[in-house]
Amino acid sequence: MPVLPPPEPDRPTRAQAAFGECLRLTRGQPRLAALHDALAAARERLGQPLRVAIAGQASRGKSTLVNAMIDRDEVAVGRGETTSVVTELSYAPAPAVTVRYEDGAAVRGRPEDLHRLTVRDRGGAHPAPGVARVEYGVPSEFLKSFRLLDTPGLASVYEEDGTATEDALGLRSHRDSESALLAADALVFLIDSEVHEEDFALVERFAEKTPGKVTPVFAIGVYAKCDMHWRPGLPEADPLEQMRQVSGSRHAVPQLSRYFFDMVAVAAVAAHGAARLTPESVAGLRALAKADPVELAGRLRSGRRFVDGADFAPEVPAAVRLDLYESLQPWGLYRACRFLAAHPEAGAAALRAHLREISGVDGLNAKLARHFGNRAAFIKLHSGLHRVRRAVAAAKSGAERAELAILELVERKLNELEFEDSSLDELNALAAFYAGDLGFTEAEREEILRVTGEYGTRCEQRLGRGADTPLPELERLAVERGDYWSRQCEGASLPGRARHVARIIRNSYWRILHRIRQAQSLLDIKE
Ligand SMILES: Nc1nc2c(ncn2[C@@H]2O[C@H](COP(=O)(O)OP(=O)(O)OP(=O)(O)O)[C@@H](O)[C@H]2O)c(=O)[nH]1
Ligand SMILES: [Mg+2]
Repeated sequence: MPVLPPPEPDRPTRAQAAFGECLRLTRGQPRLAALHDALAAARERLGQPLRVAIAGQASRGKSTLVNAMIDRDEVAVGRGETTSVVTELSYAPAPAVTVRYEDGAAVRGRPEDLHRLTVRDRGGAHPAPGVARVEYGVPSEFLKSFRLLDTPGLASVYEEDGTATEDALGLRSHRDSESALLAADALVFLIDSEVHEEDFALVERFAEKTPGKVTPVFAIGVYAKCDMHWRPGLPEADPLEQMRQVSGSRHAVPQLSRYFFDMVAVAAVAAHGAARLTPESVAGLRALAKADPVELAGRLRSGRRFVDGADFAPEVPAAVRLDLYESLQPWGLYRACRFLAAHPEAGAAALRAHLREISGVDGLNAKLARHFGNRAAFIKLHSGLHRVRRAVAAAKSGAERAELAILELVERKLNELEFEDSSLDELNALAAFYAGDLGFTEAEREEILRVTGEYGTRCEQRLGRGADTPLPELERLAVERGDYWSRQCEGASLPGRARHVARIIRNSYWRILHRIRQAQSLLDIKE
């Protein structure tokens, strides 16, 4: 076996220390103020939940999805273009609003004003001129792991909204730490489930503007509004399943698999509608659940037929029907009734849980936790370094001799951090792996994902074993797989780029082995 590298200090501590050192170097330097702010932001973000931006064309259902993910009814949704100000949702024990202005000012707002602050009025007037973004604290469990950015539609008809979104996603150069703080670490991109050409074009344009960002490492795609494929004539067919079959094979839509780790089928309206159910609307659903399902489906062909039909379940008031129809949409309403018919004893909580599950939103949240959550520390460090490097490049242009010397020291520190941090190598290997067909077998592809942390970053998870696996077995496995990838990177059968990936994978196994041996010696259980 090779000579193993020395143990790695704890990653966040090391990165924090490196950024801290750079902050000390740049302190009190007026021409390096922007870099100083970028460093402060990067260091602060290491300790915060990963920031995930929800992006896509206007009216794709972004805000509905945000509400569904946090299992609450918070951000505004609407038929026309609705969200006009980037809204950043984070965890807070009680709702709280902070308005951040472009000039850097921050003002506390009232939670009940959230919609007024973020939505244009009927005349199209911007709700809050000069506002850079609104921060909204919400008591949602999901937000303990992720921050969510609800964004205005890209390519919006209101030019500045599209620009605000692009800013939030890090597309424009960052003028100050505010916008650096705002930039997202990862992306959920909504595409109309009818797969509009328009959406493809947008993804491509967006990817071009953000080299390395819209890649399967950092981005997951969503086929939104899948319930719209529901056909009342075939009421039991699952419209999400239909989309899953399309997206099940990564090669079914090759344009998308270049950009997204996965395409997840979702009908967020059913989960958001579930979060909005009132005792009165649940009572209405119970009454409707007694109707003949074929007739119910037939009525749901049109909103008017369903709401006005006094001859059908007359005990449910028209206002309740209208509310149910709008908040759950026909498929969600039909499924809710079918669930209550099959489980008449079920309470509102069970109904909500059922709707969340079938809407695909629980699955999406789980996928985010797995794909991004497991690698959150690396991703935050990666995006922090990226932004700091951009700030260094910008600072160079106006710098004089003394400042150039400081910038050189900062760059050296960043290089050291990058060089020492193997996780960044793993992210780069993943990026190369996704970028092209490198000739790996299906089993190797799966192994690359696993060892780089797709299923968890603990040693046994990276080796594909359970938590109770004895250390000697883990050691044997790490040696075996390390040898295998060693041969792969030395052999001539793979193209150069694939050998590079193989080398990083081999190093990953070596590090795992190192940790296992450290654990063994600490426990002193080796014979
Ligand atoms: N049938 C169905 N309708 C949905 C779904 N998600 C959203 N909608 C509807 O689509 C419209 C737009 O939803 P929003 O969530 O406001 O869309 P958005 O992408 O945030 O729109 P902007 O803020 O204007 O960019 C609303 O009328 C929603 O009720 C869905 O899963 N199914
Ligand atoms: Mg919106």
